[in-house]
Amino acid sequence: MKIEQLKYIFNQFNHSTNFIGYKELASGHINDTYLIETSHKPYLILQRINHEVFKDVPGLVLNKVNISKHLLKKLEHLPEDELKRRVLTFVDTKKGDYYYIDDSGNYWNMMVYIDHSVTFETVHNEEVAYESGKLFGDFLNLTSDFDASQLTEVIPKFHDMSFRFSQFEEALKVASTERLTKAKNLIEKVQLLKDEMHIIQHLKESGKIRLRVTHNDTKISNALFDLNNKGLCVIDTDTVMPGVVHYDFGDAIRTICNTASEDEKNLELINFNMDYYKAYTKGFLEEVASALSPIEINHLPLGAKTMIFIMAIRFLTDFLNGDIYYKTAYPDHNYDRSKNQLKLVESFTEKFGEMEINDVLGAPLGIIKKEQHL
Ligand code: GN1
Ligand code: MG
Repeated sequence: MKIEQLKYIFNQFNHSTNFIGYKELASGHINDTYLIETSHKPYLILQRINHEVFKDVPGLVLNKVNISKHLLKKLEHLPEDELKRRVLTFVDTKKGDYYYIDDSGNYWNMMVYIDHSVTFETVHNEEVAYESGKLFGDFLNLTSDFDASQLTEVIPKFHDMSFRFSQFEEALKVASTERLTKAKNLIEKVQLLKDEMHIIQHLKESGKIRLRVTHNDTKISNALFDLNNKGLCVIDTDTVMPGVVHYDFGDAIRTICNTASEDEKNLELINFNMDYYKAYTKGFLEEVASALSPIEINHLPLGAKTMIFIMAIRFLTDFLNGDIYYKTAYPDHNYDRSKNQLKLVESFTEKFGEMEINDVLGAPLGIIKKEQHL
């Protein structure tokens, strides 16, 4: 991206500051994100939303602006300074839209950078695991009265397991012999788990688990913390859509309880951390248990396994397709990511017996629910 182009796009938005410099924030796999250093604080974030992946960018932007508005209302009792650190603020364009389309047809949006904050790619202590549970639980709790049917489904069937399996099966038909041979072992592992990995979806389809507003990309790097490791705000709300609680509970566990990052190639370093699982689950349920039904709660551990698995099958599918979806840094990147996630599924499965919710909390859930109202 040329600096002049970025500066031009920056100036299409409604702010009263000047472009000084920029830094690319490269952790996302889909969009391009830039931190813009400005002459007056706060700094701003400029983001190109990948419209090949997100087909309805105006709908996506409306989703996240509306969710922020809802959160602002729910938290209006907070002092203004704190509110600005707890809820994402989007900046409109000089024309009054929340996105700008450049000459090449790229979509851009802008938000205010929250200063004195950090994100993590992996977790190194229980406090962060607990705080992220609280943050993601709080997000679900605060949005539990938002009518999910008002949201655009920005990627239809995003966490739908049958859809992900059908994409995988299509990829098996078109993959090169070389890639099929390399991935043989991973393909077999994925196929063996097919039935179990559909359980959450069947509960959703039968209406036994309700649809609610979910974030759908609750990896730890999408949680913002202050400099004392206290949770501030959930970021990257691009994928906010109707979903089930297991999506958010599980996708967070996927990164929080992995002793390595999702890109780690050395399988020996990848293990499931039970202490972080307990801390995260406690924080999560303290915030949201009162909005959940027993069947939702009882299936949380399976939800975690399902979400680790769904990333394994998606990375594998992209590898078989020749790396057309995720950004990759080297030829086997998606293969390595899938192998990583499948190792995590294995390590998770070995500990599955210790994950029953009441055991994890060390107290019946009723007590945790009551504590929330004290
Ligand atoms: C993608 O682009 P990013 O990093 O926010 C993906 C998520 C995956 C994640 C894995 C729209 O998110 O579903 O969990 O990579 N987002 C989309 O790191 O596919
Ligand atoms: Mg994302």
